Amino acid sequence: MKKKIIVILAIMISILIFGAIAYKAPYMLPHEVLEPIRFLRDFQQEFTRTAERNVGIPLKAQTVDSTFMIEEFVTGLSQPTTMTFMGNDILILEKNKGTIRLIKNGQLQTEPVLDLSVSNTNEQGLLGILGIDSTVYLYFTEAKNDGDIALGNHIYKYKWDGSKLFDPKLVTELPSKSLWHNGGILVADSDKNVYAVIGDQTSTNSPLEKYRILQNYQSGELDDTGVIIKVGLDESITKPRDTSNPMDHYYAMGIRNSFGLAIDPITGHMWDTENGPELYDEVNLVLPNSNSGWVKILGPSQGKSTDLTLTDHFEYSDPEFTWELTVVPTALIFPVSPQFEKYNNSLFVANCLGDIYNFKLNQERTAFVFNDEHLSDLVSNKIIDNEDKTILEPMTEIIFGSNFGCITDLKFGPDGALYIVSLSDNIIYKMYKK
Ligand SMILES: [Ca+2]
Ligand SMILES: [Ca+2]
Ligand SMILES: [Ca+2]
Repeated sequence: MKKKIIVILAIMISILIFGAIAYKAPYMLPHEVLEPIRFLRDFQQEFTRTAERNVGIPLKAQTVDSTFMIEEFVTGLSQPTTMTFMGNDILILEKNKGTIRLIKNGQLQTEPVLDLSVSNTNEQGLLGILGIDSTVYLYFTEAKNDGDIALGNHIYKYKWDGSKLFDPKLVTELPSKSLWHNGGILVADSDKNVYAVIGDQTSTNSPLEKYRILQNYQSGELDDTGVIIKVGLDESITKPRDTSNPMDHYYAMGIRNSFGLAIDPITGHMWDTENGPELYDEVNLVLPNSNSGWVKILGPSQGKSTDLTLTDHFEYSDPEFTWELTVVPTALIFPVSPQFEKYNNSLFVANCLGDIYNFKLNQERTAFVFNDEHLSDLVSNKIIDNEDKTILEPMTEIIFGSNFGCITDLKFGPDGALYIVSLSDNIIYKMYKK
């Protein structure tokens, strides 16, 4: 009897230990074990989504503007993250497989144009792509084999000839110390300067987590985390943190985590979205050498006296908009296409809950303007509803689209249509004028 109890206890403890490793440090487990776990997780997620659809929860992608059509432009992708137009063709990334797929004449080609090896747990994987002329930048959590421990968040420059990516050159080696906050978005200004964002490379909001100087702690090294980096500023330097002046390579600091960068084609200003912990998500105008304040300031500073670092070089500024509860903002884009003429003075911001917001810009395009008094304080505050639930102030004024799943990219095509990448739906939606 005693023996039996010991055996049962031993089994239970092993399951607990195994579960803890699988959750906290999956790279410690062999491939053969991880693959079925991942399959089960993805299957369960897909099942839940299908079940939600079947019970009639309105999940069909939609927009409040009835002059637009929405179609499922490309389906059958595997966790797509970001895309780039190469002429009329599209290159799109699959996060966990590390594959780059080509869409030609609206058709997803069967064979990937490139298959990279990536760490792919949580926010790691094949994350960012940016095409400039015949050059393609790729940002990914590099590994020896798919699912292995990360070697780093690396940015490579490839050449593109219309059917293959070749001649890779390693441009930037960012660290990968965490399964979370790996950033990955790439953007270029009109002078073809390239920027990438990386999060703070921590995993939780635990006070035990060790933050460093770029997270506004007074100690720690400049370790290329929580920054927008100037990619290839000096192509002989792949690791700014190993040089005597890493700050020269940082466009901005104090960023917790981000899935969105955009350059305003009219003003040339950079904007980003930033993700707070369970509260204080932000949209920011990001001027050169700015400090977003993490971990000392979340959302607007409200005049709080703080103790920020590197103040000789970086200047703090408040977000242009804040959600007091998280909505997981991701991609953002300036709709300057003629089809979207009505929105030419707006900024579209997507999130991972399926929404696209339409933020109207002021005349200088440096801030937002609102009619709704709830939003004109630049914060969607949390309020208590009739059922005693904590919710956000109504955002009717800024909702443009909904039910797109977890949106990870927004791009305008040469045809003027808006392309919406949904990581959770495995779809690229296309929105265009009727
Ligand atoms: Ca792969
Ligand atoms: Ca901030
Ligand atoms: Ca408010």
